[in-house]
Amino acid sequence: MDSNSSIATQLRAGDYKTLARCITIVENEYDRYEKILHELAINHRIPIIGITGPPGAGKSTLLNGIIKNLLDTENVKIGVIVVDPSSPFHHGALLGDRIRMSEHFNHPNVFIRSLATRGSLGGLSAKTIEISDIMRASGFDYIFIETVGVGQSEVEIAGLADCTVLVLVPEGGDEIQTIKAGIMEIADVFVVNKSDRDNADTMIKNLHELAHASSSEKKTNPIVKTIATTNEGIPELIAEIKNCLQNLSSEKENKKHLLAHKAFQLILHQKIKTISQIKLEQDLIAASKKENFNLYVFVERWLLENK
Ligand SMILES: Nc1nc2c(ncn2[C@@H]2O[C@H](COP(=O)(O)OP(=O)(O)O)[C@@H](O)[C@H]2O)c(=O)[nH]1
Ligand SMILES: [Mg+2]
Repeated sequence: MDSNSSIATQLRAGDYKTLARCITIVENEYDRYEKILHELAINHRIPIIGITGPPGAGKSTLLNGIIKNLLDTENVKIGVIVVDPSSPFHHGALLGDRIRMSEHFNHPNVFIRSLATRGSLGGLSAKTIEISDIMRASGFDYIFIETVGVGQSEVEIAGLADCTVLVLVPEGGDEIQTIKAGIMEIADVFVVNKSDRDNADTMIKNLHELAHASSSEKKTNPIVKTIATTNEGIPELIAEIKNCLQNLSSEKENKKHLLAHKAFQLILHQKIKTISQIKLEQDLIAASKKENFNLYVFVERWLLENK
């Protein structure tokens, strides 16, 4: 990477080394990371597909099957972002997702990157948006983002992705009852993975019922039955993802909404960035020692003094 001016060109040419370095710079907000973002030649037509669901549901195994199938049937370039705070992947250990997708690690048409960003408020979302845009400036045909579905992250990924796939397992039947409302809204495609296990059909039946109950329109989202370990249902899942992406291109309103959501996340991140948690804590400790300490007064004053 010689100079910033050639970064966009190098990315577009599919230079993975530049891509990896750009991601590292942006992820850690190293010097001039904003310049990289400003100069990106982003292709907004490259679809982002979110794969979310509880840990262990089989997201990485499914993604591995999807990648394999796409590589076998089409001449495509695929970018993958894995956001999993529970994954040992980030510490360089050859475990979990890495093993599941390892057969593709050295494939010239596949770039896999894990994201360690967690902890800072709004960090996950803003960084994932930025890094997926770096990928959209790098000549991929598809970008997949795997995230562990732990409440908020499912909703965040839905705001970022053009198509959100929610992976569930037969045993999760009771879970669904409690989180049904949110889940029904964010998922474009449902997957019941581990269908080699008991209760898969019961799970599908329950999902159908919930989908009908919560949908005001006639059309309900597709439910795909898969066994990721044997690649069963993968072609059907890919077909549904493509179908979802096709429908999306006609839904301009939805796109506008996604863009607004992205802008909001980025603004939020910029605003929060100026807050020093260390200073806040020090000031708070000092202020709270006073007799008439009031947290609300403190916050208002602190914000004024630390603009
Ligand atoms: N029986 C069965 N096991 C599966 C299936 N899909 C994945 N697994 C296993 O479930 C475990 C977790 O899979 P993984 O892809 O890492 O899940 P993730 O945490 O959602 O990414 C692994 O041991 C997989 O081999 C399936 O369809 N059937
Ligand atoms: Mg995984």
